[in-house]
Amino acid sequence: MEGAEPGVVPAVESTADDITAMRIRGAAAIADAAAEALATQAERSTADTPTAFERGLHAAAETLYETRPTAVSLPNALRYVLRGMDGDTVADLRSSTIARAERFQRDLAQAQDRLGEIGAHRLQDGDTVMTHCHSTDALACLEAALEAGKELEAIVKETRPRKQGHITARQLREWDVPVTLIADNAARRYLDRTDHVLVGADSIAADGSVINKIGTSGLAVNARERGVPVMVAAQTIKLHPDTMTGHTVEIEMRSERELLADEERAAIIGEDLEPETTGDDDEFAATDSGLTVENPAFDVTPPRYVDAIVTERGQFPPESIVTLMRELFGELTDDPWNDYSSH
Ligand code: RI2
Repeated sequence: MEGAEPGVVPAVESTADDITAMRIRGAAAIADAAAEALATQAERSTADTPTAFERGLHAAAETLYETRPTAVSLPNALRYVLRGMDGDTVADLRSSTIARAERFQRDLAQAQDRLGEIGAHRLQDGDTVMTHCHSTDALACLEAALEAGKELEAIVKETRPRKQGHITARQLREWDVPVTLIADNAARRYLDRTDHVLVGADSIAADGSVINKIGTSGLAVNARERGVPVMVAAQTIKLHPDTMTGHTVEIEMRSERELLADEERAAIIGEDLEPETTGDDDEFAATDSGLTVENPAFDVTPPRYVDAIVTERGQFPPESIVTLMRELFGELTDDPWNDYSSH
């Protein structure tokens, strides 16, 4: 019997909305939420045939995949969970998918702990660390060093446009770390009293390039000029398998309004605020004002500015990360949700 396609359950749509709006953000948190959402889809699916069940799961994965393009932890998580979906009955498919998602979430948390222990070895008692954005992988290194009894200080870049450095500052203050919060453009001045730059990653390319929050590359270039080592904390789920076959990583462009409020824009172009420019649309209405606002969320730091990539499998010079990538991913980089994609 041909029935209606079992749809994507509302909880998956809501997780996808939260990722798009960055209520859920950070590459590891996005992967964790995506795995959880697939488990929820499996749990709540009303499909009565294995094919319909699988279609629902693939549709859910596609919905999640389309939220944000840069952090590879998202497709890596989706692929991992979907590959674990196994069985000839709906009941078996359901239980195997849920078990696989749970395993993914458990492994993710363990990998971050292990990475933290490895990264902490690079930090000495009394060191000052400069951070950019908010990375749970980077913070895991600091937490492990603190737990080992080392005293640390932090210089925290506020990280425009969304000021995610504030989240880092709050966490470090909870751990009692002395924090100096600085504007992004003050970073070079403060590198003189910095022992390590420590950042996370959204994706790592096969050549060792690090894709992370916009501003990372400028910081890394300045750090190299000042002789300050740059350490990238990134679980292996941040390794981007498609880059082994020549693909590049898409850099997400976000809303202009994260940079410029309607009133600020009106003031720049010397116009009264038009009622139609205050709507919910992501972009300002096209005008011939001559003002263009661009808001890339990430940039690419070439491997020559990175001293070490710290993963749960050890620390690597960026140029050798491809070896680990081949070992972990082989050549398998299919997107299973595309099998059922309508476009
Ligand atoms: P963890 C964030 O991106 C930042 O760029 C951060 O460095 C990276 O994810 C990794 O975060 P966004 O989602 O996985 O805030 O280390 O745009 O938590």
